[in-house]
Amino acid sequence: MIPAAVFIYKMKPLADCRLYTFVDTAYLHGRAPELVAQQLCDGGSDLIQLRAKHSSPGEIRAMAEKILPVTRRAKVGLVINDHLEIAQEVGADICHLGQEDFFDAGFKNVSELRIPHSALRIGLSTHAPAQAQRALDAGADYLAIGPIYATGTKPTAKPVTLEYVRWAAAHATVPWFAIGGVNLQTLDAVLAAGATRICVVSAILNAPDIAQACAEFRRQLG
Ligand code: TZP
Ligand code: MG
Repeated sequence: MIPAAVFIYKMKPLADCRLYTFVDTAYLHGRAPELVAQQLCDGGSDLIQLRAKHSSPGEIRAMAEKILPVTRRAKVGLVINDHLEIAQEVGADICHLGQEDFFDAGFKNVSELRIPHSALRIGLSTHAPAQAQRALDAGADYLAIGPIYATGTKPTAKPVTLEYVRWAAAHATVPWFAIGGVNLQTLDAVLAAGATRICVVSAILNAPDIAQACAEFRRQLG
C-alpha cells in the first residue's frame, strides 16, 4: 500500500521560487487555461498566477478549479490575483493583491485576511520604496517590485526603473519578484540590478512554445 503522505502536495518554499509565470486571460488567444498552466509547469515555473482582469468571479473560480489539479500535480504554487475569497475557497496557495486591493481597502496587516486552518499566503504589489516598506510592515509573504519597464500588460502603470530593483535588493526582507517588461532582452539588466526572482507574463504567453520559453528563462536565471 502506498502511504497517504505520498499524495501530500507541497510547493517549494517561496524563497526558492524564482520563475513566476501567469495564466493571463488577455493572452490566452482561445487556449484553455489549464492547458497553458500545464505548459507553464512543463517549462519549469515555480509559481503560476491566474490573472483574469475581465472575467466574472464565477468564471475565475471555474478556471482556478481546472488549473489547480495541474499545478498540484507539478508541485507548482497557484496564485489567484485580486480575489481573496476565491483563493481561499479553491485552496490556492497564495492570493496576490495590489495596493488598491489591500491598503486602499483599509487593511493594515495581512493577518486581517487570514482565516483559521488556512495556509493561504499573501503577496502584495509595490511600486516604490515606501510602498514596499509598508507591505513588509504589513506582513506580506512576498513583494512584487514593478513595473520595471513600460508594459502592454499593464499599460497605465508608470515604470519604476531599475533603481527600485536595486533598492529592493538592498532592503527587502521577504522574497521579492521583479515584474514588468521582463523578457529575454531585458533579463540580464534586471538580474544585474540584483533581482533573483522574476515574473514574466507576455514574453512567455506570446512565445510560439510556452514550455520552451519558460525553460529558456529558467536556464538564464542560473
Ligand atoms: N504588475 C506590474 S507589471 C505587470 C503586473 C501585473 C504586468 C507584467 O507583464 P509583462 O507582460 O511581463 O510585462
Ligand atoms: Mg489587484
